Amino acid sequence: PQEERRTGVVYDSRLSSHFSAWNKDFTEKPQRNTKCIERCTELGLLKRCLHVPVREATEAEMMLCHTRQHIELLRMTESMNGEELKAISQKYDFIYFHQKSFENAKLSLGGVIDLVDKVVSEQVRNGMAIVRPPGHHAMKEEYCGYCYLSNAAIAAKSALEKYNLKRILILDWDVHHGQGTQFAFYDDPRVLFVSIHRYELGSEWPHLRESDYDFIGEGPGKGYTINIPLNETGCGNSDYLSIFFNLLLPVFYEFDPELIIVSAGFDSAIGCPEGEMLVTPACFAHFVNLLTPLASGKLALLLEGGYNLKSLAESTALCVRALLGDPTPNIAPLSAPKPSVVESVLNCIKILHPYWHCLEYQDVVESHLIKTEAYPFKQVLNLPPVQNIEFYTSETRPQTFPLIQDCADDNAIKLLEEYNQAIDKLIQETDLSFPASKFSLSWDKASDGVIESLTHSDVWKQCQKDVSSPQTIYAESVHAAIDSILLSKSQSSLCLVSRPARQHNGTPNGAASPTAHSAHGLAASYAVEAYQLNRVLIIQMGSGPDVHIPTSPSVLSIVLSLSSDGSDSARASLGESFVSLPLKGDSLNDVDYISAFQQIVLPLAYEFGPTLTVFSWQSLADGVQGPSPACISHLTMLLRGLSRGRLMVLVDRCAGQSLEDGRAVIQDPSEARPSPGVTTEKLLMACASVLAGHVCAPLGPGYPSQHTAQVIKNVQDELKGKWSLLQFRHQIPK
Ligand code: X5A
Ligand code: ZN
Repeated sequence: PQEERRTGVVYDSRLSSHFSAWNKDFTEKPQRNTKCIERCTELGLLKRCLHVPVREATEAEMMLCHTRQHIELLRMTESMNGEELKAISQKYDFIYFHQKSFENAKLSLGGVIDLVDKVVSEQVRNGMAIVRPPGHHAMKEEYCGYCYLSNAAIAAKSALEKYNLKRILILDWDVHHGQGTQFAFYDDPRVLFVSIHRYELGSEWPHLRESDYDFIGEGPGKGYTINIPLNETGCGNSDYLSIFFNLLLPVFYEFDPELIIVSAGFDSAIGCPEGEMLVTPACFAHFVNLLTPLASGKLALLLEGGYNLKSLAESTALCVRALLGDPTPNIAPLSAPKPSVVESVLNCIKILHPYWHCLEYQDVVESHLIKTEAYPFKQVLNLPPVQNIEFYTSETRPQTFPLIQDCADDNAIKLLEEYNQAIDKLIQETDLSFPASKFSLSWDKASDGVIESLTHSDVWKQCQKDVSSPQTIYAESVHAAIDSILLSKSQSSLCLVSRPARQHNGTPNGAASPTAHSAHGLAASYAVEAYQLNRVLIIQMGSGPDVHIPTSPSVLSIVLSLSSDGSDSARASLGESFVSLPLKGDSLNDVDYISAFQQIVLPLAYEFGPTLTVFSWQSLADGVQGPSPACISHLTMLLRGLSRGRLMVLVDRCAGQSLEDGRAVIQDPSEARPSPGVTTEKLLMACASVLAGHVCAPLGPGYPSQHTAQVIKNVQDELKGKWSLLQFRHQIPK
């Protein structure tokens, strides 16, 4: 069963024997590893994981990406003396050699290959390799940037060969461009390589022209390399998450990877002197959460860089924690991304749109802007002429490099101390607690029949159950679900209720008031009134007869109003705390829902920063194609990243929905459908399995319809004045 597949972690004390002998304090140092392991131990994470041992990679494995000469030269360094090691180090760009370099590089690579192998063959669910030396700068025949062997690329090649995979995603969020990995798959469409890196128009190491957004692969691999150059420092959570929402996630869903390898460097984290970026440790856990629905959760994180020991160790630990399925810690509400980041992403979209349908529609949106002469898309933005930048091409490349050492001045040291204090504070303020029970289930008497059919499932055993008594109908069940979360009895909750009907003669059916409130309305007002929550988010699937229009500023309602003609009955009431997305119901595919989440729901939600999220389902209108169960579990997983995992899934069967609403009366509760093809049971199971910590089934490759893309664009246009994360496409850089 799924829940027994654990998270694998690679680590080994032998990986601490390689260091720079002429500067023991040099950034790429053994403590990088030990601090990560210490922090994981402190948080009780390692004992919950499966330890995957390191082993020396074989020559055949190394040869997957390197020449024999490359390996032999590295082997020779094992028996060199100090002077010889120094001399040879200077031939390479940011490289030191130590007698243990070869051994450590082989152990690190062997561990990485085994981890990826175990993830693909489902011996572990996912995992992280806490190893050094790193690998993503190592090239076919060149050591580079503290890297000797190309860990990520070799692990991917070995998985491609052994399991005949068709689609691997390698996401490189190390702050440096993973050029070694890029070159290994530059013409290979089986591997989508994506790197977000500090570039500063070429002035940042490794100063390659190939790191810019217009290097997108060649031959059959064209479109399968994506570089997102960050042209200024100080990029943080809002910048990175906007890149995920607007570019990466749409492409990843269209690619539909079978495996995800992350070159997880944490030099993009706050306080790292190499990156000078501001991503907080908890934000990396959000990246993991956003990737988890893909590839059946087959996610292998490989440590690359990261040179601020505090933020490195914390980021690593929070990633392992996210891999284990623990709730994603809160991050501060997001704000607008930097104009230069928007510009880079728009450049990426411009150059990649012929290769990705999901971006093609975004480009349609942009060409509209060109007409209104708002956006200068024709030119290559901001890039100075190439000859003005010193790139390391083969001609300009120096023959020898200076011996690498840290030369931090007093000012830098002082600044780093201040950063470290800020990081300490950030760590202390991050709430990592979670209740013992993953989720609770509550339902009203009228739903007994549906619940009955779940009692044999294995998720059933994993939840706390709460059933309302026959007299206390559905409001009590809704309250029980909220209590369970807010009293920390369970992480999340699943609530199934049947709305009492209003009869034609005006008398209530049951004890509810004749003006029975919608269940999500009840949930929100209870959370606000009884628990004084000031930011409750309701995501409402299907507008049904009772769109919830919040009266309290503490509630934000986002309604995916699915009508068969795409018209929006609720549009008129568009306001600050109410957002309506009128998707065209009869032609929707799963990825239409996913896209609406990526580009509207998540940006709004992350900017709002809810303390409780209610994911509410009602019957959908006739003829509306609802999401598949697999898609429902993806949507649930995406929302789990909000409000520290405090997620209430609410299914309101509107059982007595009467003819006066012009909708079919649902007679057999087991036939109550939120949409054609999805029974209430399937809906419940799809949500419950995610809340219980299971992986999502892949959706297959897909992209939004033009209609959905247009709706998304319209809503963005309408709301961008109020929500800074939606200004993404339309904020025109100067
Ligand atoms: C793996 C890694 C960085 C090299 C930086 C040179 N290498 N300035 O982060
Ligand atoms: Zn790096």
